[in-house]
Amino acid sequence: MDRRSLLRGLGMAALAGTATVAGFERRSRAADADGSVVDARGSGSLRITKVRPILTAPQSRVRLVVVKVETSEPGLYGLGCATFNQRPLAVKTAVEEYLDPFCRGRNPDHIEDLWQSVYTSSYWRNGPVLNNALSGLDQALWDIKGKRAGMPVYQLLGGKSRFAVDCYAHASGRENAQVVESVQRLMSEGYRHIRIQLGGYGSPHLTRDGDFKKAGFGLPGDSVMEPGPYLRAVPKMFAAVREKCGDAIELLHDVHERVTPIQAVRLCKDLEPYRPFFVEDPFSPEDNGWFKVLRPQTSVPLAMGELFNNPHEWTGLITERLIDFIRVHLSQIGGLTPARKLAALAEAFHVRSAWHGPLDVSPVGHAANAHLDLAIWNFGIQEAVAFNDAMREVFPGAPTMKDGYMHVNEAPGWGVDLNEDLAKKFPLPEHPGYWEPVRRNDGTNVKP
Ligand code: GCO
Ligand code: MG
Repeated sequence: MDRRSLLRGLGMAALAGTATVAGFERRSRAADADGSVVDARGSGSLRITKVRPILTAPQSRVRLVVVKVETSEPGLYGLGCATFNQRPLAVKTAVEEYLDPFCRGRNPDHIEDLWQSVYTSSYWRNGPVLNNALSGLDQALWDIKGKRAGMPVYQLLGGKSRFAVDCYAHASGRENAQVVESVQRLMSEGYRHIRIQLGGYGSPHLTRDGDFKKAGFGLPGDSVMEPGPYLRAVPKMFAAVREKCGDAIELLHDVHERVTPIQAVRLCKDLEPYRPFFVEDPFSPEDNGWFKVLRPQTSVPLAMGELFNNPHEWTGLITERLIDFIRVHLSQIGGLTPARKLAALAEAFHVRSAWHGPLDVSPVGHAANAHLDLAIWNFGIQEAVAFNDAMREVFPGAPTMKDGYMHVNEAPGWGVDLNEDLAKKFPLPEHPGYWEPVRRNDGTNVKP
């Protein structure tokens, strides 16, 4: 049956139907002819020609890994964040030895299919390193898709749900007075949400002198953390900031899984009077089961998940309404493709997003966070990052901050490029990136 008789058979007005179909065909052919966009029936001739990692450290010795996907169309490439600061060379190997040969010759248009194909190609899956590499590929494919469509990625996700991305900044200090000062400075810069910490995670009392060292246990670089001083100090810090900075400012805190689960339960209850916006990572991912103990005891909003890799880690927490903010690190779960599905799952249970946005995410990764933040309805808050000049030069188009809001630009794709010549001027530090242990006074290892 030819198309005309098919349309007649469907009872459609032949003229209007033909005009619509013909109009579609005209657009398709025009696009075919320019050699970049292909028709709705599927694949054109565009192919992936190379997938390669670019490693650079323009800021604070943080080891960034960005994946560049090159295509058969001259000048058309995409960038994706694959950063894993503690194991950058393992990600580099995964990209060079496995992703590149696997992806060459495949069609970059088929993002979902490529994601699933790479994901299952290792049989064992859902771990860091391979997920980071997969994220680099995935985000690069979305970048390419945006460039082919002539649109920023947030448009491909449905367009804006908000004009910009509301962010929280980090305040910290050794003493409460310094934390207060730091909060006041950030408030004057326009931030409405501020995370407060007494120095490093688990401080005060994160020192280099522990009983174990005197006894010759461990190494000189190991640090010492006892939970008691931390647990007593944090509520006092909240009290001091509330007293000096008022009720309107939203305060956040990252426990960073440094105490035992029952101590974290106590801490959340102690913080309740100060109305935190959220308390983050009260437990390790290994202790996910403790959310069922914590939830009935406090109305403090809970944020969890920057360490998650496997959907099993978040699905139950969301569907059983045990957390309020999902905080995954996009490149640890495999990129934008799984993150937008996760966002949709979370929306059904009124869990909001708070994607992980520390310095060890490249500007491409921060752009991916922000594009998703702009598009989804259940956006919660975004962790802000302050790029130095070197980072902005290596990554032209990186997101910008104004009055506590993050903005992306309107260029197609992520809107972020990578100056490779400049990136080479910031090689990775010699130290491979692993963390030295944090220990209790007796030498017991503390997570993380
Ligand atoms: C955060 C974090 C980070 C992580 C870091 C690990 O909430 O921003 O917990 O600071 O510790 O990204 O490499
Ligand atoms: Mg954290």
